[in-house]
Amino acid sequence: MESSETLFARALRRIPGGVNSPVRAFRSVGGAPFYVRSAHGATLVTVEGRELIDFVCTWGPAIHGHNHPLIRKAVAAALEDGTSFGTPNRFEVTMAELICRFVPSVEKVRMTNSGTEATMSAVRLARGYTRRDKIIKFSGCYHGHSDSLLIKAGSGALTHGHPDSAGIPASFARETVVLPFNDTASLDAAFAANPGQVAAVIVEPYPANVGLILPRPGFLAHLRVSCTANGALLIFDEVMTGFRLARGGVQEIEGIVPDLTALGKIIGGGLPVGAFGGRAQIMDLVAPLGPVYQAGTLSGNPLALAAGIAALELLEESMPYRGLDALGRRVRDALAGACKEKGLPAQVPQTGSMFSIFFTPRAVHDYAGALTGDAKLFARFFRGCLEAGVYLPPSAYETAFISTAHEGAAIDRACEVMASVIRSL
Ligand code: KE4
Repeated sequence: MESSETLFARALRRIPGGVNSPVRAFRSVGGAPFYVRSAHGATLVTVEGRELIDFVCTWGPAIHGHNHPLIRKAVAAALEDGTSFGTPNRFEVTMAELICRFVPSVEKVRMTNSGTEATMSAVRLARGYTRRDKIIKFSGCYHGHSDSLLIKAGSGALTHGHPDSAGIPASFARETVVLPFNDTASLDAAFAANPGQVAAVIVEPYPANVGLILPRPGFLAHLRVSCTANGALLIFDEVMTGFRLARGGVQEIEGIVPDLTALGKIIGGGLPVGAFGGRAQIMDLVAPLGPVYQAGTLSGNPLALAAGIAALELLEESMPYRGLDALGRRVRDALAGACKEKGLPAQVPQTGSMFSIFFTPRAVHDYAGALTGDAKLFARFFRGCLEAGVYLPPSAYETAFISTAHEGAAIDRACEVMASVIRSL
């Protein structure tokens, strides 16, 4: 099989940056990306045959580990009947019922092909429902790459230094108000400065695209109260946290009921998917019922939904959340302990199966705080771990994911490696 090097050299000639998504390019951590031949459980196998313990989990979907036999079986069975029909199929009904059962605030749901489409459609629906134009988002939150939301965005946009992408008309960007996360005063001021104009507040309830940031007590509740008081909708972007941190996502953990929710990743079991949903009264404005248009050739694709249904049914059966949180705590303790031993200032936020590390003495509560982290030191940490067989997200502005397949040898080995790399920094 061709080496990662020759594959990447060929890719660079025909694909911008050689990758189909910028954060995979390793540009902020140095070196060139490796190519994966196969994946199973907590392991990636490169085209060179190297085995890596994977904490990217294809950016969230692989909560059951890679290539889970039940997901593979479900896709294979669906494949027997074809790949796409362009008509309704039975998987769409099961998936919609599962999502509504898992996430009670969702009374109706529309499938899309990505998280970007999900948040973009939710924003359009909020504007159509309220007949207002402005959207409030928070710096560092990443909601995919639609024009309204690529303003002070996190993830790859921040990683590569373009949190405000080129190509977005100023007239458009003006409709998006960007505030610091965890700052209730700026939220109140933004509503006061735009009376009757804010269609929605969209938020990653636990921002994870700038490293992991947890809300201060009461912040999410304040969002809820303020949106209701100002006639704006509250959109929870749970593309990443949905089904990962609890059956019902962060809204279940925090007891907050958003008006709309964006979903993705896990509900596709590793195949392309997204979804947006909420109260029927709002969702009934979506075409063909109402005037808010939204569509997709492959929305509700039978293979993607067969995979997603298998993933959700496995979650419902195994309810792995306590176990995943225990694994997360082990990683957090190993990292924080090694940093303390070394006298290296660091913050290691962790919730459930999500964690990140900021090399900074300051507690990180927002985008500005995240930027105080030493990204160069993170790059050295990343490379040291990779050399020792542990693959973390290739950016200081991402969050790592743990799967149920990490239990046992993988997590033991990974904690050892990460702690020893910290000690060597
Ligand atoms: P997609 O369009 O990439 O399916 O979803 C966009 C999206 C929306 N909302 C949240 C909270 C997200 O985290 C994402 C995408 N996450 C990034 C990883 N941080 C995807 C990785 C990538 O861009 O390659």
